[in-house]
Amino acid sequence: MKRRVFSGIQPSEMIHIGNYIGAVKRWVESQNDAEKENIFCVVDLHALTVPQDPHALRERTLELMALFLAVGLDPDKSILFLQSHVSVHAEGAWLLNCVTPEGWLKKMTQYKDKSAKQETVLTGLLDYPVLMAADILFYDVHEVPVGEDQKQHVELARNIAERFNYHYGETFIVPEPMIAASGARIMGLDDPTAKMSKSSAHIKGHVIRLLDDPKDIERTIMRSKTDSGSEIRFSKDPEKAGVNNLLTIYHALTGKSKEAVEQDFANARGYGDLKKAVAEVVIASTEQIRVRHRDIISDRAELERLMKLGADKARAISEPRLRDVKKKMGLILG
Ligand code: ATP
Ligand code: LTN
Repeated sequence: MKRRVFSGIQPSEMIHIGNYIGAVKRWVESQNDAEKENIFCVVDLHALTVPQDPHALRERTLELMALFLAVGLDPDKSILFLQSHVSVHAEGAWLLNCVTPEGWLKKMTQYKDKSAKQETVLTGLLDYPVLMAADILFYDVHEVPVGEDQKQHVELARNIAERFNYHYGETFIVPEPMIAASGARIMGLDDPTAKMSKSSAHIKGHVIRLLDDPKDIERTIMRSKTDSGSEIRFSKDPEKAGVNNLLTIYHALTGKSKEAVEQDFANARGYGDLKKAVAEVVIASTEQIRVRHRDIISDRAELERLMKLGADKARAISEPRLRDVKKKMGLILG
């Protein structure tokens, strides 16, 4: 039997090379693995957990769906859809809320970080991981490819599945987080001690967005923060975090081994050479995506047709599991 894979990404801000390397690029690889059945979702309900401008949210949602196609996700091979189009997610989250102790949610690192930055913390932000658990569990998913920062949320989904199975009988598959060995935590280019994050996209020089133009990409990388030394090698030394981050980006995008990457820079004259090479690789890897995205986004009717097709397929998988769960919890099916 094929292993089912599910992952999602929020339409908050345009995605950056951290999202691409840590998640989306791996989804394309998973799609081309004959042993996997893949489902990828634009999680627009998750985006509402922090205040959004409605018009901008709509635009970014379409942009992100178009980006799925531009990076090579194929609606004939993977199920691609919008979370809010399938009511199982919101309804399922409610049911899972009723088996999840609130203490589990208050302990989440992302909740603690994000809530500390908000004046008014919305209930949805606390509940975010339960909605994510519903995304995963109602699809009988085995594997969840995500970046390092989402590991804790997938573990919470595992705990919720186990708790439900214990109380109501074997129902949910307990999913596994699939974290890449390298590139699962790309750091900010302005500050290599902080994760590259959409929420920090407003900080100058922090992110490279997938659709940034080559001049901006080059400028951001040439100005990225590095130490005052000159040694170009992978390293866990916090001092060398900037160089390590640039090498990790190069490693992920070229697919070369770490040894081969270090060899490429054995004769470099300094960090300037490294930065130039990284900029070239990032520009080359994103060029096709930019061109394809421009075409895809201009055909809105086709995008809408594909979203509807994806949602129909998603419902066919998740609705039977929702009915099963409702029944087990003692609800009368309508
Ligand atoms: P925010 O920081 O505002 O929550 P984000 O940049 O983490 O946003 P998400 O939409 O939450 O973006 O993440 C989408 C996917 O990208 C997730 O699988 C996440 O783990 C992964 N990801 C996010 N940031 C990075 C990063 N810096 N390096 C590698 N993977 C990342
Ligand atoms: N919380 C995730 C996005 C997400 C997700 C999911 C990832 C929502 N639902 C289900 C994997 C599986 C994030 O990237 N911030």
